[in-house]
Amino acid sequence: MTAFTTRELEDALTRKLMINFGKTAEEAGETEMLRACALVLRDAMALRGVETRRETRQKEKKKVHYLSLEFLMGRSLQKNAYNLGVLPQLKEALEHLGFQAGDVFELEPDAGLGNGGLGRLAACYLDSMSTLEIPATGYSICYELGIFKQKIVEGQQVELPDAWKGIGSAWLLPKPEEARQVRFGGTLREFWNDGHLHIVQEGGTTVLAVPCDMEIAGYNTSHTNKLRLWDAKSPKPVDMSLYSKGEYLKATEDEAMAEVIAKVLYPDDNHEEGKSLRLKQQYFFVSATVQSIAEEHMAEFGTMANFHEKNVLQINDTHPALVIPELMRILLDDAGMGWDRAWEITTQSVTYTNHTVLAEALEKWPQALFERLLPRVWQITAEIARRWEEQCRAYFRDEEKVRDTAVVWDGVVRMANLCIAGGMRVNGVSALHSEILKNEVFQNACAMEPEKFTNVTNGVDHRRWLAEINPGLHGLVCDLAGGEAYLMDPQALGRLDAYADDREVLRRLSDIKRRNKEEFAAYAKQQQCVLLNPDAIFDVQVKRLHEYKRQLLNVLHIIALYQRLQDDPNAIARPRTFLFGAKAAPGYAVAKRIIRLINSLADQIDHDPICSGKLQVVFLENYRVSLAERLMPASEVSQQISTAGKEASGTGNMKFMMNGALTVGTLDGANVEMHDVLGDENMFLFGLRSNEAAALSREGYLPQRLYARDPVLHRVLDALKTGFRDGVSYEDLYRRLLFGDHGAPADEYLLLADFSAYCDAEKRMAEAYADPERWNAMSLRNIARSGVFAADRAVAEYADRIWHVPHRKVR
Ligand code: 26Q
Repeated sequence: MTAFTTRELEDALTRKLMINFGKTAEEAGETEMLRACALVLRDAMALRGVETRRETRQKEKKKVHYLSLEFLMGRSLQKNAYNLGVLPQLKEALEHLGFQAGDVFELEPDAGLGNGGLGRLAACYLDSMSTLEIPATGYSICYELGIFKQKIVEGQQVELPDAWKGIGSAWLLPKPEEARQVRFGGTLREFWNDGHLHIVQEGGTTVLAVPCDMEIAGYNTSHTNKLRLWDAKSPKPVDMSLYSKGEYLKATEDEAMAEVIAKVLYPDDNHEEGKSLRLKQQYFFVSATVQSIAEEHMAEFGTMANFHEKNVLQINDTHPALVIPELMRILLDDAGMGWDRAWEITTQSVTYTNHTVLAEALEKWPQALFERLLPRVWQITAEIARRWEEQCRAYFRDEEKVRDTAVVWDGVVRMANLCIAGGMRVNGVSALHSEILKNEVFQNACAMEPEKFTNVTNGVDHRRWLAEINPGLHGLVCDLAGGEAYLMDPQALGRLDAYADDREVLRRLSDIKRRNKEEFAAYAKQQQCVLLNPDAIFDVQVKRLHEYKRQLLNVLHIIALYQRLQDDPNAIARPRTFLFGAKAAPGYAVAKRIIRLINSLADQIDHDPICSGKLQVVFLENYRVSLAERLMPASEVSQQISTAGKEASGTGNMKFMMNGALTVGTLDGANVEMHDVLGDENMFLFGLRSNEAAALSREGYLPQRLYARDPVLHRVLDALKTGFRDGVSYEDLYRRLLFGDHGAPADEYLLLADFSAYCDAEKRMAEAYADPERWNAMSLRNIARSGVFAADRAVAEYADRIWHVPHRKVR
């Protein structure tokens, strides 16, 4: 199974350096060495990929196609070396050649082709699909710029472009021969021939989609899948004749127009940005993907009649929803099928996962834009909508419900309803979320087709998020849970439970955490010049900044602690360090204000001698996958405090749990299932339940009353208005909480309603921390019971219940 010995790696690296860079190992710099490492591993994975696909073809296996606008891959070198089983050999080879492995790894940019949870989930699932030996391909866009880099300047977020491909492209294999054409705009011409109606799209523009493939090696298997990233190019060569006429810029216009499609990832998370370029991106990657899948299927089977038996198209939220009309288009126009047959095949091929219930994140497109940009796809979508509406009308006999379930209504195309109509399965990403989908968001559609709706609770790649990033803890797990078996059998982590009152084990666990905290402190010092006190509780909230995630609630509590400390400098027994990391969508003004507030508060506390050695707030710049990998092992408290009912699942919560952090959280998303396995004793739950939160919002919530009645809360909110030593007032946030603004209701996310319960949960947490034995036992139980949140389990569920593909067994 091992791909290389140390010696073979040294030779391969040396050759790569000479062939690609014309340098010996002594002459090469770290960047060149990093690229050489990537190329050597890429070669090895490419060979395995060829063999995997040959076998898939030969055995006519069913394939999974995972379509997502986002794959938040992070770094690949360590991961690929790990999965290929050559990480120790690679480190050794690098040392022999005169390099520090850690320094070389650290140079790799994150492939930040995603915003947050949805994108990272897709990346974790790619790993599991390969490891479970499922023939699968991921499809997305080869963005030139990934999620922006965040700088904090005078407390405020500044966005910088993330040109990751300079080095990151070493993992990509461009396949220009497999380029496809994607057509936009133009007009339709219909004509009859041989008794068939033919429809051709004429005029408009054509963009060339060029695949760049990234191999995805499984762990402990030679099975290798790939991630296919489409790059956009102009099909026309640059018009040289224009150059001679002196029209330099015009000559490259077509090229620039086409290439803008793959220029940049939209940085909106849980928010719909209805821009025409976004719709172009979606159709571009969907059309290229469906074309390539259909062509490959035709080449193999010579018919599209069995397409659904051999393929499943999994769509990651509605963003790739155009697969439905696009597959219909190919079946109707290219394969010459009739509507009913084409619809049967399409609805047996597509499966849809929903990742959000926030109204502002549900995708809608203006019909006029849709029609102008995608005339043929619009025609098909309109026909899908018409037939679906007829079916709904016959079933409900209630126009209100017909309107609610409609795919096209009032000149708007609703992508979620399109996915429900055209999909074989619809799933949510946690038990609670799936219930909310069934009983509220998609209530009517679910009444009509209940068998379509199901749940698959999310999971994370436990090899990356435990074994790779936390070697100390990995060692302990191996000693207690039967060696490395848990890497392929995450439920084996459960064996740790038996040691929850073994003092020796608990001491080891606490030593591991302590060392991880020290390492993180050293890293933070080097990166950001902040001094973290490793004696303090590391209390962490890292995730995208969004009001529903309630970073502001965390801030309100810290202000309360700060004010208590002003009254009584001995009020805090245990030093606390609150760590935040969050990117705000560049257009989300309130989110950016909250970032600034965190930084103002951090500065205030930092300059107050009373707080010294007791209280600290740090905003970690540019939160991203590679930073999360350093932070999770060092975290002790995980803040998962969204308004109940709003966070579909969360996946950070699972990564913290696996690394032994204890959760302070609401009963939201997957926290509910964490609570199911942990019980009240092993986490700190607080606040309104989702039904209570919904009822309160519905029935007239008056945050001003809470402000008037609770003196602690009153004083905290007043501090927002006054501001801190930097002189910035946060009266805007104060007003938003008490009075609402821009059409938003006062305190839309119920921070004030949960404030005192939250303070109480934090107090219980601090009390538990004061008893190390109790704390460490809780921590151990969290790790022990995190196995169910492994991506292997989630992917196995998709494979068994949704995709109907066989896989290597996990427990
Ligand atoms: C849509 C249209 C136009 C532009 C952007 C978007 C857009 C982009 C990203 C809408 C939503 C997203 C991302 C959503 C997301 O990350 N959801 C998270 O998914 C995780 C994985 O299932 C869950 O764990 C989180 O709870 C959920 O918030």
